[in-house]
Amino acid sequence: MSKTKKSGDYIAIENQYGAHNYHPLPVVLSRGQGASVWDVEGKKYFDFLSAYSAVNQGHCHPHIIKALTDQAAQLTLTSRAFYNDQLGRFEKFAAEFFGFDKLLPMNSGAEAVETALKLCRKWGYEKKGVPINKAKIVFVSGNFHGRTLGVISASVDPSSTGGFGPYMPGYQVIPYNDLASLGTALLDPEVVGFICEPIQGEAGVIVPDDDYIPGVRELCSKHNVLFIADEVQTGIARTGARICCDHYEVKPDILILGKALSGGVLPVSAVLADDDVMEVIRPGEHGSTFGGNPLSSVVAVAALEVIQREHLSERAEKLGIKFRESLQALEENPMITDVRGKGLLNAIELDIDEGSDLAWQICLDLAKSGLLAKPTHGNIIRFAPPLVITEEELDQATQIILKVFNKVESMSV
Ligand code: IF1
Repeated sequence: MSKTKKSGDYIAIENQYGAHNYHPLPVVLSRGQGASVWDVEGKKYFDFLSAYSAVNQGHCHPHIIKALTDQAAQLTLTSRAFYNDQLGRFEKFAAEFFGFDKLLPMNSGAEAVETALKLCRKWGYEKKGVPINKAKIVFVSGNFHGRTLGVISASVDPSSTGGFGPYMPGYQVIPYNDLASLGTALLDPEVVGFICEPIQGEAGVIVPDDDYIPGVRELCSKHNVLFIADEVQTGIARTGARICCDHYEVKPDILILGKALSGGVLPVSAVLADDDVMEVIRPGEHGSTFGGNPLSSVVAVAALEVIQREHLSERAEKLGIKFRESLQALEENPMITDVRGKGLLNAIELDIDEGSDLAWQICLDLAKSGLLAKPTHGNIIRFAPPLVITEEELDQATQIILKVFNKVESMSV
């Protein structure tokens, strides 16, 4: 009689046949609904990672799943060699939702970042008059924009760049949250773009000063440089607004979206810009096999409808304030240096040595207690539940976090 597989069996199979490009927590998930997931032994967890903010609408949201299953039986992929009856509806819906003239559909976040960088360079040559192959794009330290060669070339994180050289030319990296260094960098007439995350996710939920994003907007406009906002992680209601830039009433020249654009159902990403930028890309100059397919178009519209109909931006704002207030007590704990975030993108920073595995141990303890979270950069634990989490679930989850962190001092010895 076949033995029912346990977590260890699934882990062993992946260990043998899968590339070892991740070090997951030893939890094997098999079901998700709303803010909860279940492992193969039937244990329930609050999901406080949300697949890195891809599942803002909650796991398997019924409106999104229905859109997926109805379309999946109708037409999934045509390639862009032909039109399909769903892409225009997605482009219009999303362009109006985010306030831009046009949308270029892609699949992964990294592809959308690469698309934005190509678009920016081409705009630089055709509209700013930068000499061909001289365009420069300014990035910030601590950036994370994906794993492609064109994107890791701007990273300062050895785990992202090590062993993958040589790197893309034409990039400059300046400190994050530093308007003086940006002002200096933009004096170079060959700079065509500045890209940053309005909150740095992977770097550890780094929230810049309130005047930073407005300052970026002002400096980029002053120097005729495109401001590219990577909102793959911060966008789509996660930080308590439609996009994080909305908190500052700033409109980027190029907006990059991904992850929750599909509610975590399948890969959908997009680049949005107004006509004066988007028109530099002409037929045959950019695209992808799956970009703009009818299935992902239908899913993306449904995912955005959920954001609207369930007021998830307002929800994230309100519940985020409540969450951070309830964790304030932790700041008395000498092991905890900061509790920070915006909306429901939050993090706890620990005062531990870089090499310490305390954050990992805490995440293992959180998992045992029914809550999934993961450290970033060793000493920071990100907390980002689906935005559909109820107040009661948030209270229960907060109690788990407080219980585990109140043991931290003893765990640290
Ligand atoms: C992994 C990190 C988060 C992103 C921003 C573009 C992309 C991402 C701001 C690329 C992707 C993912 C990648 C995933 C884990 C996760 C992550 F830890 F890697 F850095 F969220 F912080 N811009 N982030 O956050 O989008 O191509 O992945 O669709 O690589 O392990 P993608």
